[in-house]
Amino acid sequence: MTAERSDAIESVRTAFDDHLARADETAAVALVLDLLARGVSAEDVLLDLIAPAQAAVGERWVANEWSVAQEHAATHVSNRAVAALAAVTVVPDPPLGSVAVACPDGEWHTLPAHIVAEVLRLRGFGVRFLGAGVPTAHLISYLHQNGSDLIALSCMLAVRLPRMYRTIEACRLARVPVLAGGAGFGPDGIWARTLGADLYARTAVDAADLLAEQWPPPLTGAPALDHLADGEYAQLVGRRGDLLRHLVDHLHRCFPPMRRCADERHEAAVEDLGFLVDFLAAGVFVDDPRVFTDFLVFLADVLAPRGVPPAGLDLVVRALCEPLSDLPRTLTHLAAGRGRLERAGHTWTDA
Ligand code: B12
Repeated sequence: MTAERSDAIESVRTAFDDHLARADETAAVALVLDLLARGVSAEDVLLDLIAPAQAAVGERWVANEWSVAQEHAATHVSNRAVAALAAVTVVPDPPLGSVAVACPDGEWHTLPAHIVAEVLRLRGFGVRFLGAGVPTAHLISYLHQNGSDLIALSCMLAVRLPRMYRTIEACRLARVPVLAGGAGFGPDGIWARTLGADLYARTAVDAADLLAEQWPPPLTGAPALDHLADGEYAQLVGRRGDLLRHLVDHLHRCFPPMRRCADERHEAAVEDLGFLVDFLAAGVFVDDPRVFTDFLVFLADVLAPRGVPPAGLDLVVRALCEPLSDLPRTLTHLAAGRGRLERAGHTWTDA
């Protein structure tokens, strides 16, 4: 991008943020179309305006400045801006090849995948965007019905890695190559390779460049999951209900904010505890404690502005050690979690 075009984007960023904050889709769409008219490429608008503005939307939710409703309204406007760019840009015909882009079951972060779909379409691929939460069985039927040359799978939540593995395996059996992407695949996409994805790209533009070099895409991915032979992941999944009950009881006894929780907040707390156990299991699945430690840091950032002491997380991690004492690999993840909380200053001290 030239300096002039980068300045053009920079000069409208505050206005675009403001349109998202007021959920003003007409103004947001007019703004992005005006940028195109001024010679900024659709790709630059997607990657350098809409993507960072959307990341800021999520950060406002984390900081408790915005409710989930405000976040959803703003996300809708971002999606409309992406769609508006799509409607006015001309793409080559016939397409270079056909790509399906999907978020697997349980994944709601649709905007990153939507941007990937749009950039690939701009670069000349025939793209079908399947959106959020596509169950694996339906995805496979769809691929057979529509004959895609490649499936691009987006994972923004590392907790979905075990489910993502089942999807990748199913695509492999269907002989459809998988391109993986999204922050949920970890630093440099390390867990995409663990799960056996054929290709990984960090951004939409990297994906388009990679496919331009490697088309037709290879079917060479191989999972590296031998550590699952110890059965610890299966144990964690099987004990999930008991672990949750144990944690809720423990927090009721030892963590005063849990006792004081109103109904709605109590439900959210139980949901967070469920996520915590699931992130632990996902880390054990790919054999990397960073899945768990990164989630603890995120949760600490969510809890603090909502008046819940993040040191409560240390109490939770400690409470998990006893019922999981027979799972040595899991214990190393819990120890890493405690270490990470300690470094962040979130250590629980018993009264
Ligand atoms: C906005 C947001 C939300 C919104 C989502 C709205 C929506 N409909 O999209 C809401 C508030 C709903 C939300 C909810 C949650 N979120 Co959230 N969210 C974010 C946030 C702030 C921005 C995501 C985004 O849109 N970024 C903008 C995109 C466009 O930028 P980008 O990532 O650079 O995009 C590129 C790459 O991702 C890549 N890419 C993406 N997919 C693919 C696919 C392929 C094939 C390729 C090649 C490339 C590729 O290409 C994109 C374009 O270049 C991120 C943090 C962040 N800064 O990214 C957290 C984040 C993803 N969320 C997180 C979490 C934990 C959650 C919740 C579990 C929180 C909770 N307790 O409820 C829920 C789970 C919801 C669910 N079931 O999916 C964590 C995930 C942590 C982890 N390690 O797994 C993150 C990373 C925040 C954090 N700092 O920890 N979230």
